[in-house]
Amino acid sequence: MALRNIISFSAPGDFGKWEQQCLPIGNAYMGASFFGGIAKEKIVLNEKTLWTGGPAENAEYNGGNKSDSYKYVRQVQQLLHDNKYEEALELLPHLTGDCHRFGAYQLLCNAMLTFSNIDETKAENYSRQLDMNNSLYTCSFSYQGAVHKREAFANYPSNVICIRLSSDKPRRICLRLSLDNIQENGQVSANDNALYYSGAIADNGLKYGARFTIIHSGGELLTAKDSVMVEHADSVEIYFSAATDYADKYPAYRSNTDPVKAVNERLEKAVEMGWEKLFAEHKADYKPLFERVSLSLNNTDCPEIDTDKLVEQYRSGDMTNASALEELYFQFGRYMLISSSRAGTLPANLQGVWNESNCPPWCCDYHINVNLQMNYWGAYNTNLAECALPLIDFLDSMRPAGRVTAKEYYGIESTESNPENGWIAHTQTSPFGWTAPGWDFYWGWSTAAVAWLMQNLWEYYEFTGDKELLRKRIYPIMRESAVFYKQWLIYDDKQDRLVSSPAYSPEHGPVTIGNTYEQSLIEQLYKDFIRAAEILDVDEELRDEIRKQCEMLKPYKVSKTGRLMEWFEEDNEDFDDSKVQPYHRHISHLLGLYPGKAISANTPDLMEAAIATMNHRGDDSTGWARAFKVNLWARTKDGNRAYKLLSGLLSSCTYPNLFDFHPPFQLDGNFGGSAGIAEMLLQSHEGYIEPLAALPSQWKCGEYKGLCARNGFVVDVKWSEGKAESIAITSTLGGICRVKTKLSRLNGKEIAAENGIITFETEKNGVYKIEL
Ligand code: FUC
Repeated sequence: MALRNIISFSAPGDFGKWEQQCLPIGNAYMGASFFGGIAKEKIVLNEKTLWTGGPAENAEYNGGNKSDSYKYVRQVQQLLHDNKYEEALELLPHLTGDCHRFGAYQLLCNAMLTFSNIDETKAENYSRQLDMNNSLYTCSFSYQGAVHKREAFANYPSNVICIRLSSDKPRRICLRLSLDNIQENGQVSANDNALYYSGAIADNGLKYGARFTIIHSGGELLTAKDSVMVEHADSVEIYFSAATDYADKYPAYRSNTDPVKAVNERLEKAVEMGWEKLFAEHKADYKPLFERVSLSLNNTDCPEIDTDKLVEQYRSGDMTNASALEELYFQFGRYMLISSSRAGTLPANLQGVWNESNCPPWCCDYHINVNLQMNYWGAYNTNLAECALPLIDFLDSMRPAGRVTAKEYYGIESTESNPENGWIAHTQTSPFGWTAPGWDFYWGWSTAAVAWLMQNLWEYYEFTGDKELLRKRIYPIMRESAVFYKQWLIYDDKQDRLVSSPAYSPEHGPVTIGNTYEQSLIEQLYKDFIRAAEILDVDEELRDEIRKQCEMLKPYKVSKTGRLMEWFEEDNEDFDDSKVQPYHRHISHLLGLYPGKAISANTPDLMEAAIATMNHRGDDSTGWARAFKVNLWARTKDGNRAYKLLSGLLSSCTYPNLFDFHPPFQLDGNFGGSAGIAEMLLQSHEGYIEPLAALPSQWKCGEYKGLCARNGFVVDVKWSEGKAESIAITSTLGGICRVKTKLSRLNGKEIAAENGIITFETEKNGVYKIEL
């Protein structure tokens, strides 16, 4: 019987189809993706901090900011207020950033393994797999009476990638290791059993170092100028590590350490530990994270079908093995988050940590008008909160750069006596504190993006209850963000509300005053900020000011058509709808439904309008937009519709290796889709836990363990005939637990429900069983 959580193929991948066919491993610092070539293998290698752009000696770099843009902002505000629309638009080119030195995430290199003694046309019984249970890549085939095996894992604690090539017959491994697609000016050399690669990125001097140490058993090792050969070995182990001198620290963004030295030290230790110890360390690190959550839909056994066939079957409308693919997709999102986002690293970028190009789509950056947020949607409910720590660090260290943007574009200045007076960033950001608006206003201006990111931070606390982290790390960032918006909002007498202006709803429609995207995100931040300040018992005065402002935001309005308005002026006769795209992928006016909490069963009118909006926007879209809609529909509790979106994501936007595509490949859809499956199975945003909140009829029975609800509850549910049979809740913090359920026995005793909700006190680490 096939094992769960394994992605498998029966043929090698095509080197030219990396997005579709590679199998990725990663330890968040580094990524490696494999094709499973037989006589020749290409391994795409990445180090997450290897970027062009940013500061450099003798280069002007100011995070994209153009000085004194602020004066134009105030003019634009006035013109928009005075209905001088055309004149306002003329000034918008001043509200843009300078694209100079934005940079891009780089490919480190490809490692090429050539097996001189193998004729690939004669290999048999081929298989390659990504075993997510162990985070282990394997490839095996038989050749001339021997079984050849290739394995690899990416160890996070020791920061090393380990590759082993072996055979069950002696002396069968003949290989040459060389590098391909190295960085311009990169130096490669070989010495004894090591291959070294180092240099400095041409445009910013960022130093990098990488090393492969080759340990062979049996046979002979030969070293050429820039390659290492092993002849007739029984097995070969390759230990790899890479580093740069990047540091996420404004303004220099350099660590002043020697990456070559760092890599040498790491590898010396790794070689001393050897394969078995490193693998044990890797499993001890990885498995406790991955195994926290299990999911079985329809209680089916895993079919013995390769993943590409599974995807193909699903795409063709044959749903025989649909649940198997959905489970796999769910866990793949979790696997990718663990592999691309761990404490001490940069957050997962548009492709996580994997990238085969020096000119990747959207620079493989940190887009914050939906993408980076979505990358972390599944972190909390799928029980991987610690994988979100890099996001907190990243946003924290972005603040000094964001203060410069706040000053230049918004006139909000931090001074020595008031050092945290507001920071801001826009649609796209880089690891070098690029916080300016984009170089075209029509995609680049997004004042509320930071407010949106604050939800990701606040939810860390909501789910984990970690008050120390809230106090020390999260609250200061939320506070400075709220302080920014407090100074930015202006009163609009025509609308009688406080507004963010100019406002631009990502990435279509007209420029207006106080659109729903901006107003609703600022409102959610304000509410969360007030709650955070109350919990910490700080900033009473500021809380009051924010509360007053919050009441004046009035983010939502229903249009004559019954839909939630994206633009406040939508029903006005002179509303410019020439740039409105009715089926646009961004659906930014529904952020109050998800991930926000403003629209729920308690606001039936808004809920109805939100549903009308979604019906109007339609279900077809790009990868991440479909994933978004899975979550949105889940929040309406319409499981069947959420399922329709999920099946659209799987059948129309998923490559054979399960990478989501926009196109191109973008991991946000994977992360969002995985989060959406969890959101269908468990919700907790309305003040109580709701298991199976949006269960589709396709998932008649099943079981999950380990999904997380807010306030530190870990939930296991078994269901059949579409109804919960038993629920087990582990309370990691203690406190009151509220559960929406029809089940009526708590730990064997009858418990009465009020409005369908049972309420009970819990003890820290207590387990509570709810049954019929
Ligand atoms: C957003 C989207 C695009 C793309 C880009 C990386 O701006 O509008 O579709 O996903 O991010």
